[in-house]
Amino acid sequence: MAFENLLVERDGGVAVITVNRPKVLNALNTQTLDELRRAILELKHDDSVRAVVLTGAGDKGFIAGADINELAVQTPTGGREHALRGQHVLDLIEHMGKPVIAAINGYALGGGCEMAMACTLRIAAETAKLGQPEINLGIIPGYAGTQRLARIVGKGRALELLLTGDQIPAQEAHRIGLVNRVVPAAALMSEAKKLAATLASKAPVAVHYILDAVQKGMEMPFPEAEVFEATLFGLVSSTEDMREGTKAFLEKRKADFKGR
Ligand code: CO8
Repeated sequence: MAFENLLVERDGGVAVITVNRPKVLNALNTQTLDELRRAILELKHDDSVRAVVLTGAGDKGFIAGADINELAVQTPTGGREHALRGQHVLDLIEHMGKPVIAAINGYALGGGCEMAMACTLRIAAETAKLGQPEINLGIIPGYAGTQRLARIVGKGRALELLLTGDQIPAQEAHRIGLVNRVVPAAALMSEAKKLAATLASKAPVAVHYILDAVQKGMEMPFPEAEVFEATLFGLVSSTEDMREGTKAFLEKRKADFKGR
């Protein structure tokens, strides 16, 4: 995979995507969004990839939002298409069927915070700052930030962040449930890769179904989500990994999952 604005590395079952525009704090322009779309699709269809870490280049920015140079000149119809395109890329991340860990190494603002929220889990460096400052530009989030933020931290906290545009430090983001863990900056990538490797060692079909059950199930009425969960439970019961996992427990050994 050759990209101009992304670095993609592999370490066993873990892929690391680094948004690589450090001069603009990894702001997302159209080309970068499109490269992310292509990278995610390729990793989604690569069975040897079981977990992904997403981060930003440099020690200052995760992603400081959509590229404001492009926003400044967009038209109404262009703005709508831009928002839909961004939403599509973030939806691909959320529905990749594999865990994606955002390693938030610095500013995660606007589209950057939205990108982190589309990931499965978020680990932030102590020095990171998160927020939805669109209001300060006279706009609103366009990559589904109004929707994901309210679902992750609740309506009241989401409205406060969206309406004030405040940047909050990593510890505060942790307190309100916006990030899962906060770690020293120097340990961020090793912690994110360690967590990704742990998730990569789990039974992939079960991981996929847990992601589907939670993400798709949360958008369904509860009784239908229960039936959806039961159906996935039935399906996962047909896997070799289910036999291996239960047998390994009974034989008091570590399971060796194959993804079948
Ligand atoms: N877009 C373009 N360039 C950026 C961006 C950005 N989002 N953020 C930073 N940069 C550039 C700066 O212009 C600067 O460039 P230069 O060196 O050429 O002057 C460079 O990165 C370094 O930034 P600063 O000098 O500003 O660094 P500071 O440490 O002083 O400040 C901040 C860091 C606080 C992160 C500051 O750069 C900032 O406020 N950035 C903008 C943050 C922001 O408002 N993000 C939200 C953008 S809107 C958005 O994301 C909407 C998403 C949905 C769109 C839907 C489609 C329609």
